[in-house]
Amino acid sequence: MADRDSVLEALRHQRIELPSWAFGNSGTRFRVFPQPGVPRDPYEKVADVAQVQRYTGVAPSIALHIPWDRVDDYAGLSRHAADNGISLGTINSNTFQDPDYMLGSVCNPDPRIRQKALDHLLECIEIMDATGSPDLKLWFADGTNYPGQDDLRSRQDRLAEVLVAVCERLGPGQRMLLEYKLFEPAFYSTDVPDWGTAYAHCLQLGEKAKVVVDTGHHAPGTNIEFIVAFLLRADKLGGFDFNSRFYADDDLMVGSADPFQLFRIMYEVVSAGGLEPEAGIAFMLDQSHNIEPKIPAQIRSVMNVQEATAKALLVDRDALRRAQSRGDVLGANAILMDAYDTDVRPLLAQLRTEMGLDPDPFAAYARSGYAERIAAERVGGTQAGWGA
Ligand code: LRH
Ligand code: MN
Repeated sequence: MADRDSVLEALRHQRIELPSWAFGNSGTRFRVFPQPGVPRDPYEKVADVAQVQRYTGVAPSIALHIPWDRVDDYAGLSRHAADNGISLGTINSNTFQDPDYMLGSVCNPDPRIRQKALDHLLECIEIMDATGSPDLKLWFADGTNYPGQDDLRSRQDRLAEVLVAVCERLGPGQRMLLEYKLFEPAFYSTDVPDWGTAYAHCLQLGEKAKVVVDTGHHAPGTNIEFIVAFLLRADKLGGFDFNSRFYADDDLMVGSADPFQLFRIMYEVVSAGGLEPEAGIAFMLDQSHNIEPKIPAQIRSVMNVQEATAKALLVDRDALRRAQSRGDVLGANAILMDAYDTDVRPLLAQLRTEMGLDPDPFAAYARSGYAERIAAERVGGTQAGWGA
């Protein structure tokens, strides 16, 4: 088994970025159920992320989504974040809500609309310059609903043209993270549907372009850890959008639907040195808390990633290598399962105590009274949401 101190050291330096939109109201086409205390602006979203950081110690940054988090003074928002002990992280573009994007944004047949989409992406890079964010995350809803609706190859040409322009605009230390998704909102073809398409575009674009693996964006039965291992080997894994699902892009709490899958993914990350800061992997949550209280759900999600990571770090990799090389199928599987079946909650409680935190972040937050306070204070104004 790996030694306890090195496991604790790795866990102490883990960093998980939280999505601003997880703190706003969210739902499905059937209903968005508003919740008391939901933030009304990015400043209040920052304050809520700071709560998760306060109790977990490993979530010191917030991913922003433009225009949902557009403000007049990004330097001011950065200062507010710093005052709350967190930083402004990944900038997410949004070319999926404007009425002009009904038939697509960067892949739209109309060059005027493609230019409009590119202008938005360039605005997002301006915002990165203002916030000091290193990463621009691009997810395109672009696709078609019926065969023949548009030319699949031409749409790839249009996409490639815009991505080249984005990469050319990126400054030193800035990256473009391309996210793929099998389907939804398009139901026949999606222009970036899978890891292969994203990887191929990023290969052509060069070192500034990497792939994001959103764990909810695959066909059922997909071996996601294989994709992770492949992209790590090719040095093309830029980050994760962690969540979990039972059926489609359910955006549920990471690890809640399939904790074993999350463990297998984190095992590939750990094995490739992907937890090291210099690996440059952005570990982000991308979730929607449609019926559950949002801050506790984010705390639970961070704890789920920590548990999967701790188990992955505990794998006796030397013994596993030996079993694998002698073709000991059951022996090798048993070594991996031994780590997975280890209860790491006492280890994580020790970690938090050593970090000066309450060993149970979830209970500590519940005792804090913050939920009651924001429900009482955040009255009036417009609660944040997806604005769809
Ligand atoms: C698309 C997606 C993407 C975000 C959005 C909030 O499904 O995963 O990462 O822009 O959710
Ligand atoms: Mn995502």
